Amino acid sequence: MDSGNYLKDILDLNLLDKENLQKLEALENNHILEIINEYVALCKPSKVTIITDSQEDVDYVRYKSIEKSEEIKLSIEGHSVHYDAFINMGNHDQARDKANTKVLIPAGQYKSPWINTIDRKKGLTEILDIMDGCMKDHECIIRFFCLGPKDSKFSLLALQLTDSFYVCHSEDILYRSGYEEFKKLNGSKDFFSFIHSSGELIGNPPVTKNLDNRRIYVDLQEGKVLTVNNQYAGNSLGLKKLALRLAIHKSNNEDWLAEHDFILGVHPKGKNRISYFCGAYPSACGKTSTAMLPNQTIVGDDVAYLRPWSDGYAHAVNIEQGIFGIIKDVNPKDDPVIWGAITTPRETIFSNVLVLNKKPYWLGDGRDVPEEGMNFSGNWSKNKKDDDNRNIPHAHPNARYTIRIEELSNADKNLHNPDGVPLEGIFYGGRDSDTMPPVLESFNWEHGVFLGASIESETTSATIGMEGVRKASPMANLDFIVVPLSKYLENHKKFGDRLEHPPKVFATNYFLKNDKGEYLNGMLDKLCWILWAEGRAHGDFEALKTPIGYIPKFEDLKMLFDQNLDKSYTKENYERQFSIRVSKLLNKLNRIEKMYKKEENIPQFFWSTIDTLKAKLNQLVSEKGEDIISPFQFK
Ligand code: SPV
Ligand code: MN
Repeated sequence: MDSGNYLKDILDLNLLDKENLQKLEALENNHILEIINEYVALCKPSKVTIITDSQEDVDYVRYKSIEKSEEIKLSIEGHSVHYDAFINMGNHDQARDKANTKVLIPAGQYKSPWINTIDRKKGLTEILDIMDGCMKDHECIIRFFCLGPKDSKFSLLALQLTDSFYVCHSEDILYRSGYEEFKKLNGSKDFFSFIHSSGELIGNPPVTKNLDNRRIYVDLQEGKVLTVNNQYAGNSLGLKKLALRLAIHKSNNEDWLAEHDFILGVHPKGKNRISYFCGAYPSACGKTSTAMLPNQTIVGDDVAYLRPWSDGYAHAVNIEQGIFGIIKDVNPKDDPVIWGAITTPRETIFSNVLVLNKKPYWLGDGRDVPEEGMNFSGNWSKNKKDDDNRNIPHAHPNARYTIRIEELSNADKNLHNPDGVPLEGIFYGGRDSDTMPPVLESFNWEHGVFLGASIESETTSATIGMEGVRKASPMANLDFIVVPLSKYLENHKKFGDRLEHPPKVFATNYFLKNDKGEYLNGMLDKLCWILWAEGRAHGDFEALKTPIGYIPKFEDLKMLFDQNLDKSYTKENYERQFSIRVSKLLNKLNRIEKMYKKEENIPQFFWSTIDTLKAKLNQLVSEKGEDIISPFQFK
C-alpha cells in the first residue's frame, strides 16, 4: 500500500515512527490516512501516536495522563481526578458550551430556529484558523472506537484525534475499542471523525488557556466535528454529544432513531421476567439515577440507538459502555448503587470535585464539607469568592464521575448484545414543580411522540438566571438535534407506525412540589412509577383514563410502594400527586404550541393532538366545575 502519498506531510515532518506507521497501514484505508495527514499538518503536534486495541497501547494512555498531570491519582486504587479548568464562576469549561457549538450549514440551506448554525465556509475558515498550530509541543493521539456493540447492525465507527490523554482515557472507559472493527471497513469512508485539541495549556495541572477561543463546529456534510480550546467531556469527547449530533443527522435520513436515552432492565418482584425501557430526561433531571435504580439492571445511561427489529419490537443498544454521571447529590441514602460504585476500587475518573488528602468530596455527598482543598478554582478554602465576589462552592455543580458499566453488579447481561434489547416502553421526564403527574401513560404511539416532544424542564438555582423558568426540550434532545424539528418528529412517528409492537410511552415527573416548595416525592419513589409502567406493558394493572392519558390506580401504587420500598403510600399523597391540574396543563399546551409554531412544516398529527387535548381538558372543567380534579373522579 502506498501510504506515503496520503501521509506525505506527516512523513516529511518525521512525526510518525515505523511502528506507528505500520499500525496505520494495517487498516488499509486511505480515507483515514487523508484525514490524519490533513489535521496533523494543521494542528502541528510534536509527535503522533497510534493507539490500537492492545492492552499495551491502552495502558500507555492511562500512564501518560498521570505523567502529564492531566489526571492526579487519588488514594483508592484506580481513582484519579481531572480538572477541566481553574476558573471563576462566570467563565468556565465545566459544562457544554452551547453558544460556541455550531452546525456548519452550506449557503442557502434552511436553518431551523432551534439549531445554532454558522455558514459552512465562514465557520470552517474561522475554526481552521484557530486550530492552526493548536497542538504545538503536544502529542497527537489517534484512536479508533466503535459506537455500539461490536459486530452489530446498530454500530458506527469513530476516528478520534486529540492531544488530551484525559479525553483518550475517558473514551477508553466510556466506549468500545474499534481498531479491529475499522479493518472490516474494507477501505470505505463510512465512519465519523472527531478532531479535538485542548489548545495551549497553562499551569499544573495543565488547563486550557484560551477559553475565549473555544469552538465546537459540527460538519454534517463530512460526518466530522472539530473542537478546540476545551476539556469538559461534553465538548471534547468526540464520541459523546458530538457523535450524537452526527448520528441524529444520519438516522433521520434513514429509518432509525439516535436518542438521548438511558436503557434500563426492569425486574419486577415475583415475576420471572426482565422488561427493557429507554428514557430521555434533560440534564440533571434524574436520568442516571433512574438507570441505576436498586434491584434493576443498567444497559446504558446517556445515548441509545433504536432500530425496528424483525420481531416487531424496537430494539435499542447503548452506544457507550460507561457512565459519565453527575456526582452532585450522590449519597448512600438517595443513590446507593452509584455511591457503592464510586467509593470502591475500580478505574474511576472524578472531574471538578474537591480533593483533600487524596480523597474526593462533592456537593450533596452527605459528609461534612472540608475547610479547604483543591477544586475547580485551584486552591480552595471556605468562603473563597470569585472575581465577581460570588461564593465558590467546594465542588462544581456539574462535577462528574466516569466508570465502566460492566464492572457494576447491576450491569445488564445484554450490555454488549449486538442485537440490542427489545423495548417495552419509553419514559420521558422533565423537571416540573406543578403541572404533570408523577407518571402518565400515553393513549398511543402518536400521543407518546407528543409527550416526548413536550418535555419541559425548569431551570434550577444551579444555573445562572431566573429559577423556575420552563424550557422545552423535545425528547430531551434539543441541544443535539441538528435536523429541523419537523423532520425529527416525522421520523419518530414513522418509526413507531412501522412496528407491530411500538413501545408504550410514559411521561414521568419526579419534581412535583407543594405550596411550601417541598418535593412531594422521595428520591427512590421513581422505582414505583417505573414498576407500574412495566406492569402496564404486561397487562398486570388497569389504569384510569384522564383527558391527558392513563394514570395508575391508587391500590396498585399502594401495593408497589409497600412491596418495593416498604413505604406506606396514602390516599392523600396519591390525590395530591395525581390530580389533573387543568389550567396548568392548558398553559403548558399553549407554551408548546407557541414554541413549535416557530418551526416550519410541523406534522399535522402534532397540531391535532394539541387541539384534542385542549378540547378534552376544557370539557372536563365544564363538567366538573373545578380546576383541579381528583384522580378518584376518573375510571
Ligand atoms: C448531559 O449533559 O446530558 C450529559 C453530560 O450527559 S454531557 O453531555 O457530556 O455534558
Ligand atoms: Mn446526556
